[in-house]
Amino acid sequence: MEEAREVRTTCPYCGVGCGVLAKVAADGTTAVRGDPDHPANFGRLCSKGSALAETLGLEGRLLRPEILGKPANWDEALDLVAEKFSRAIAEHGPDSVAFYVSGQLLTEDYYVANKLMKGFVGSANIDTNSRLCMASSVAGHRRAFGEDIVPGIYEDFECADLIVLTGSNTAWCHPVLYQRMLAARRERGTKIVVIDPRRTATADECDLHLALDPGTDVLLFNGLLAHLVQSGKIDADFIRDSTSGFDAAAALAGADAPSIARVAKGCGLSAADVQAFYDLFAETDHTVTVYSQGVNQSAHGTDKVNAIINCHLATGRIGKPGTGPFSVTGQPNAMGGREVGGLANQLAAHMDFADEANIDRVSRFWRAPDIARRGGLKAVDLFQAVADGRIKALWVMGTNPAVSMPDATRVRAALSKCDFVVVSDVTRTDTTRYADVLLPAAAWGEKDGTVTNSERRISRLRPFLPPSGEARADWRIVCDVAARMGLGDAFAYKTPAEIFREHAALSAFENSGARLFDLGGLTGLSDTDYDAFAPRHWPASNRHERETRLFGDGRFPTPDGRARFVAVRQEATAFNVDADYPLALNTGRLRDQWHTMTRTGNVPRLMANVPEPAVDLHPADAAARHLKDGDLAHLSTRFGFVRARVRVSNAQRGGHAFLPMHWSGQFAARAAAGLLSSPVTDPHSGQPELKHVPVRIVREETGWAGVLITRRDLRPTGFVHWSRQAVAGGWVYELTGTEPPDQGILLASKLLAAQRQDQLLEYTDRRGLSYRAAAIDDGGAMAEALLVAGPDQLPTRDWLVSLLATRQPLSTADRRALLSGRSPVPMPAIGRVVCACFHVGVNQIASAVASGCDSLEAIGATLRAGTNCGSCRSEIRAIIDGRHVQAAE
Ligand SMILES: Nc1nc2c(c(=O)[nH]1)N[C@H]1C(S)=C(S)[C@@H](COP(=O)(O)OP(=O)(O)OC[C@H]3O[C@@H](n4cnc5c(=O)[nH]c(N)nc54)[C@H](O)[C@@H]3O)O[C@H]1N2
Ligand SMILES: Nc1nc2c(c(=O)[nH]1)N[C@H]1C(S)=C(S)[C@@H](COP(=O)(O)OP(=O)(O)OC[C@H]3O[C@@H](n4cnc5c(=O)[nH]c(N)nc54)[C@H](O)[C@@H]3O)O[C@H]1N2
Ligand code: SF4
Ligand SMILES: [Mo]
Repeated sequence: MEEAREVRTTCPYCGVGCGVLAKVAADGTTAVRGDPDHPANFGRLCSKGSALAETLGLEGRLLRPEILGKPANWDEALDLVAEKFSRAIAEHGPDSVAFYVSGQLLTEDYYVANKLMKGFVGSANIDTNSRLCMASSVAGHRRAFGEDIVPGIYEDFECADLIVLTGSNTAWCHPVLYQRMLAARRERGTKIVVIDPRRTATADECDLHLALDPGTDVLLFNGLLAHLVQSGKIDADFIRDSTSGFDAAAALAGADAPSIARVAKGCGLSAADVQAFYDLFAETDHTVTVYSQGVNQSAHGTDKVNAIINCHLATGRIGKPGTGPFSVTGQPNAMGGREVGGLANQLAAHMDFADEANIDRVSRFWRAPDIARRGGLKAVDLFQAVADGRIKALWVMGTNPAVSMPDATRVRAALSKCDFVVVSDVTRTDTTRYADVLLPAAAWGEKDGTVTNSERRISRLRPFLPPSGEARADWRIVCDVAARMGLGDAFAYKTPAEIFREHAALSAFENSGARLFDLGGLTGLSDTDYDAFAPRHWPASNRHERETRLFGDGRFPTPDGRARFVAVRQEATAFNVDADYPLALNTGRLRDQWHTMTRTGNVPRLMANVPEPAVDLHPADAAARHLKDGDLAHLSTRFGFVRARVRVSNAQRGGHAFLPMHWSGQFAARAAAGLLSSPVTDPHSGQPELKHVPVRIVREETGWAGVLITRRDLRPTGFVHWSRQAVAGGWVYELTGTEPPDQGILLASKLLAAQRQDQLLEYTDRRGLSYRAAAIDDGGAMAEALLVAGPDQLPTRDWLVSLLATRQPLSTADRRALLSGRSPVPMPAIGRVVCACFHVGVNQIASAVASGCDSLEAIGATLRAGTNCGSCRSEIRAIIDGRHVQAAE
């Protein structure tokens, strides 16, 4: 048989942009591996990337369009979308419609969506989830450099002597980059400083961890600038020749942070740690500062960005190998979206609305006389306008705002009130519930186009599977609607290559070096060149081939060619806790999940590390609330409430809690962080303060607990709390209620599929307080099992869960054992899974440690844990060091 072909593509998750090789076998199964030739990852993949093949199933996929929940054909659906948008525009003007799009669209999708809204609808009401993600970095770059530019490249991590990671949990969120940093550390002794209020996995392997008070980054970096000035560690030549505004920035920094003692007090750090950081920074020429959402997602995120950039400008550490401020992007195409101008305040190709000449230029290029002439609504304001009824028709593409927007309750209300909502997605989500028209988009593996990663490197996503059902590429859906709105000529693209060429041509149009974003050298790509396109950086202009690092010549894309210092001061944090809401809630990511879990949540090995939504609390804060590990907590803020388990963790500072952003209504009753987060935004970037909100956390008194182990994919209703975990062969549902156990049994047993009585084994204890049931299928295998008992009294379930996967007919002993929940033969529980790649649990690691494995290498040699993607190494180290406070179950 012919050997299956390997297709070269790119990971659809984080902004590292790893190359992936996908191979489809004759039986239709796909295998993925890291592309050894891709310059972002050289063959490595993290836990999420390695599990990509497991996300390709059809379960849950949207396979055909729907109108008001009923299947429809494409023509009906597209006609309706075009008609509703056209009518709203005709009756209420262009600003009565909006698109809310995503950094997970490909550049080609993004380009046509932006062109349609800004060029031809004539409104700039297109904003993107990058507003929640990169907007403060964009605004900070534009203030400092005049253009949204990330100057550095990944190689800079390998030639730096100091890497400062601030507001970035790199080990979990950019794992392959983190592995590259650690390799450099081993080889050249690079020092790593981590600045994060939590002791994250990233902080586990660093030389200095500054657990600053959230929101005090400006003060810390102002103090650094003042220290650099005082100790004469500035680059006076660079400041004189290549920058402006130094004196004012230095003066304000000095006034804001007059002494190390003041900084230490203001940031909640020890003076010795602050001094150590400042000395290290001052002494190390090759320094890169990497930042992410702990910086961006703040009411003064843009100032944080500029406080960091100021320190790099003051030392001339920019544009040279091993130096620079480095904003790492979150989504696979966050950068591409910024290139096409997908933010409401940008126009296209790094041109904005501030300059009439830009508007005129883009208008001529697109032949779009009715082009938008001013910026549109940013995400939070956009949903407010939907709520107010100012937006009559909204199209959401590739994002799940009912979960990921702050104050999600208000966003949901807005969606349900809106006259007409279109959602393009690959699966059902909390947002698709509000769709009048639901459009099935082609998913990863089916899609064809380009993305740009954190280091400005453009890579191809290539299809290796046919579209599922009737799914279509996002760019094509947009063009089909445009054609039905009478705009066919401007959207007559037949292939993504055509769109890419036009995007490249626009970037080069009348661009004589004024904009660094220039793909002029790619405008002539043939279809074959596009297919064969090898990953490369931009700029890719006709003038300079293969530029990589930017600003090396000390020239910046500002009118006077100089970079700008921005004078910033530490503003009061907007999230002060009070007696009603006494803790500060931080939200963010887990190692193995991607955002709202629409793909990673279906993969058993990615669900194993953290199977349930849980809030991390410092031991003292937990004790003060009579909460122990595994208890159910009720979390409330001024915006809403959720329920989650408690994880007692001394990685958490006292007074602060951390809730993962991932759990939507598809995976738990009510645990979405967005329901708690505040819609307060940064005045410059419009980015919401997703990292901090005052919260009250109390114990939820529960009366019973249940677990349903089943092949069926359900969304239970009527329970105070439930969450579900994908396991091999099915799902595990954790159920909890405040009712007494007998009522809990009644409630939970309603979930059992209607079975013939002879197929249901049941047992209720004498007092009616605990219940066990198992359904046997016609082949004699267990189809599902339900256990209900008082809180903390459920038996272990590893064996029952394993029966789902095996589907073996049960022996008599098995049947008897089923009702006790225990295996007839002893089966040691592996405990919570730590290593997702090799499915190694905390109990296995703990017992290996107990029998003498005292290093990562020894654990790796014995259990293989930690030897593949490396994401779990810090957790293994914590177990070895006895720092693991979470009880092994
Ligand atoms: N596993 C995984 N990886 C991902 C994603 C995912 O969903 N899952 N999503 C991708 C996306 S879109 C993004 S944007 C990135 C985000 O990547 P990161 O920004 O690294 O991730 P977060 O967990 O959101 O937040 C980073 C850290 O900021 C810290 N922080 C909170 N407040 C402050 C503060 O005031 N100052 C400082 N200095 N730090 C603070 C938090 O404690 C947290 O550890 O990850 C990308 N990679
Ligand atoms: N509280 C809190 N909230 C946050 C954050 C936080 O740290 N804390 N982080 C914010 C950040 S940085 C980000 S980036 C956002 C992310 O938030 P979202 O963008 O809402 O999260 P995703 O789950 O990635 O949503 C992507 C959607 O697109 C669908 N999809 C996947 N591929 C395709 C495709 O090819 N085409 C189409 N049409 N759809 C597709 C997926 O099924 C999914 O429903 O969340 C933000 N919200
Ligand atoms: S590091 Fe990011 S791009 Fe690379 S495999 Fe992991 S999720 Fe994908
Ligand atoms: Mo993001």
